[in-house]
Amino acid sequence: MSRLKDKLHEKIEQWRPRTARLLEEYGDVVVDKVTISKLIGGMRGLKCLVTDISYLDPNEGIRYRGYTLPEVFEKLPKPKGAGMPYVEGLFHLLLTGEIPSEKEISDIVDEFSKRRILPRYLYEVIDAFPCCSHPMTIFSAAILTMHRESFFAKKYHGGISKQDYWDPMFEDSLNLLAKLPEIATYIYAKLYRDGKRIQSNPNLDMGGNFAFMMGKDKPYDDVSRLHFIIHSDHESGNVSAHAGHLVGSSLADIYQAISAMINGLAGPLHGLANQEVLRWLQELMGKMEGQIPTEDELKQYVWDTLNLGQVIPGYGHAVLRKTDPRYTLQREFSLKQMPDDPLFQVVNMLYKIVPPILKEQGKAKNPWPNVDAQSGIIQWHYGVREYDFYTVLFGIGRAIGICANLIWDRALMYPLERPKSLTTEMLEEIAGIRKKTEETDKEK
Ligand code: HAX
Repeated sequence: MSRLKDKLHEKIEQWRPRTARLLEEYGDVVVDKVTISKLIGGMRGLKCLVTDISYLDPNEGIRYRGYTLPEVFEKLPKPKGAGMPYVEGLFHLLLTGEIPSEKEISDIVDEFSKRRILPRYLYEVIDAFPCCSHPMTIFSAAILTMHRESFFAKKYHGGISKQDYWDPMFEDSLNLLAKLPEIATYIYAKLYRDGKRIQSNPNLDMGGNFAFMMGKDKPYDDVSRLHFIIHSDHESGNVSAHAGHLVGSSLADIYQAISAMINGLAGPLHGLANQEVLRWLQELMGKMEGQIPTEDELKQYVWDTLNLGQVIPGYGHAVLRKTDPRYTLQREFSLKQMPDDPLFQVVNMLYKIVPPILKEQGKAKNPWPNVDAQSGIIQWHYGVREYDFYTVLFGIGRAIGICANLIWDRALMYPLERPKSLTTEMLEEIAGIRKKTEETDKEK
């Protein structure tokens, strides 16, 4: 892997003085204001993290290394006959900021292929889980179990310069990313296919091999490439990315950090929303006895959900204020490949119906669909109907971005993350409420 590593090394050496200069000469420059609403409100929108891998504009959506998603799909090379780019090419882009050549991609494909074999004990760990376990729990535990393989942990304990931390993080990242499709498909086989597993094909790229191991024909290879690419990164403040960064900042290794990020992704307000969308749609289709609902019936169902105090899964976002381009890309794919799918038709109707209802309800700051509103129905269409599994697919994609982030975290020698907390009493004092209360008490 010397070609990619050499290129990365060169980029790191070029980048380090920029970070060092900002810190040394401009460390006191004010970036944002911390208000009480930021402290209590989950730090929503607070500018307090750094990443160069991707940037999320509220109106435009995500850019990977400066490229919009349509640009990424247009510029990244594709396997012969495929409609979607190599996932390995995306890893190169996220890591180096450069669109790779075919040769550079084929090096990464070969490297992933060499590193894909799972240690034997991992099968035993996965097999030991009771059958009703959630696949995300097994996925996270399986990743964590591989901590013993960490090259970074070994180097750290053996004594390594801080300047060089990124190198074993890079090796660990490649080892882990190469194995994730194998782990995920083994979990799938265990939970839903009576353990009947399809061995991987070392001659295929990541998306192609994933489809092969899932036992799916074309265009599921393109579905996998599309899915992994659009889910890979969403800057660093979202729960999964932040969890990975936070845990990594303690110099935990890649297995510990990615396992933590997977646990963050497993929450229903975050990655699990794709599973929630399918559960919600299936409940509706159950009520409709399989018939496509009318617009009025759909409106009623949306209002019923809201009136029960529940959220509409797949809608809203903490940062975005427009339709998520990841939703749009999947919609375009569905319009082309599965326009007559009944669930897609319902999802399309929801696109028209939900935003005005959320606006009328007046709570959600963003009434538009996010990535999760579409991803599950594509999987459903291609026969992956065990929707508990959908967040695992998200996790494979997200790991690509988080690994790139963690390698750069170590390259730029970002320190332990440790913000300061205050008590409610202290906030009341800052707000001036507490003093007022004491004066009122005295008056009494
Ligand atoms: N349906 C109903 N109400 C919603 C809503 C939705 N889809 N989205 C937001 N709201 C409500 C919130 O629950 C909140 O209500 P309260 O004041 O009663 O607490 C209010 O509107 C304001 O919320 P907000 O500021 O617009 O949104 P947040 O930044 O707090 O939360 C969420 C963002 C994504 C968590 C939120 O929009 C949501 O719960 N959406 C549904 C779940 C979902 O699709 N999650 C996936 C998001 C994308 C992602 O991370 N994928 O991994």
